[in-house]
Amino acid sequence: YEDQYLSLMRRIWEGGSERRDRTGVGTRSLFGESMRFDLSGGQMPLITTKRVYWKTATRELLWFLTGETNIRPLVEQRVGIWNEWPHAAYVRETGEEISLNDFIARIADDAAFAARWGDLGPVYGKQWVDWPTYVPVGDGLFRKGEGINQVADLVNSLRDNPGSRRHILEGWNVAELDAMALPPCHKTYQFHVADGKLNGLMFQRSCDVALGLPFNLWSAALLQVMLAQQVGLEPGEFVWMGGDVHLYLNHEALVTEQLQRTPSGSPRLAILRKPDSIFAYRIEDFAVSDYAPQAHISAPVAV
Ligand code: THF
Repeated sequence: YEDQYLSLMRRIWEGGSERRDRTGVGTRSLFGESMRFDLSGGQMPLITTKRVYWKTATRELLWFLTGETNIRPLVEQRVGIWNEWPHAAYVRETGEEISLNDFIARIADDAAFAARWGDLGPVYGKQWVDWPTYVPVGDGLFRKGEGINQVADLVNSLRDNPGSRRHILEGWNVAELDAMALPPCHKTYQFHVADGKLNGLMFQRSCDVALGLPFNLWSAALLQVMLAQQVGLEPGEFVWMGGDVHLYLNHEALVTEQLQRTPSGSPRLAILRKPDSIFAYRIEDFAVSDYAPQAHISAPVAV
């Protein structure tokens, strides 16, 4: 199960092509990788060879489902994983040399400041539940139409047309990429109903194996389990696929340490109630058992 993750990490570190990336940090990278995880019986791809803050990843997923793209609600829940990007944009655009901590304190304290500087643009949340549409009004002009809630449509299509091959959730809105702080990494989800089970697939174009992937695996599997619960199916298999799958060169200490460890146990997820809709889950609804992770290993995030 977790061996797939560790062997991917090892293969990249030992055989990946060394290349310059957008952030300037440098990576070793493989192209086109996949892993498969059985989600039956509450099993989850939750990494045990370091502590993964699954509640943080869950809060991020619930935040996507609200349609929110401003980091303020995350900051209020002490979730800091998106803080670096608005901070970098602020420093770049204003030239003010404010520390990350001071910037985040201002986001928390000042709603107007947060509205102006805390937004990531039309990222996941926006595309998932309010994909923009345009209605022709003649003379080649358009007005904004009603947004498309892909997640609500997905739940309906899983219920009403389980055999469909179009159960897709897409984040890659080509026309809006330039307005996003970061174009989506986990850009495409597809679901598949067979034998009373819901299978899921997530494709990410770019994958930070050391920091992001443990979060991305947890979140994608969790979304699949939530969808399965909503439509009355058992979770089946979760397939992960990556395009540019890389390790940052400054994650060497993490890689060296983590590859010396052996997975410990099989964590299980229980959902404690069945909310009325896919949008009504709360953090208290999720319980993880048999999770005895090894010590957290911190590493810097490339912005
Ligand atoms: N950019 C990069 N370079 N890596 C990523 O993983 C990544 N993401 C999102 C967008 N851009 C990315 C942001 N998600 C952490 C985890 C997920 C992130 C960003 C950062 C992180 O730092 N995790 C630490 C600490 C967690 C905490 O303090 O709560 C960890 O050790 O897990 C991938 O989607």
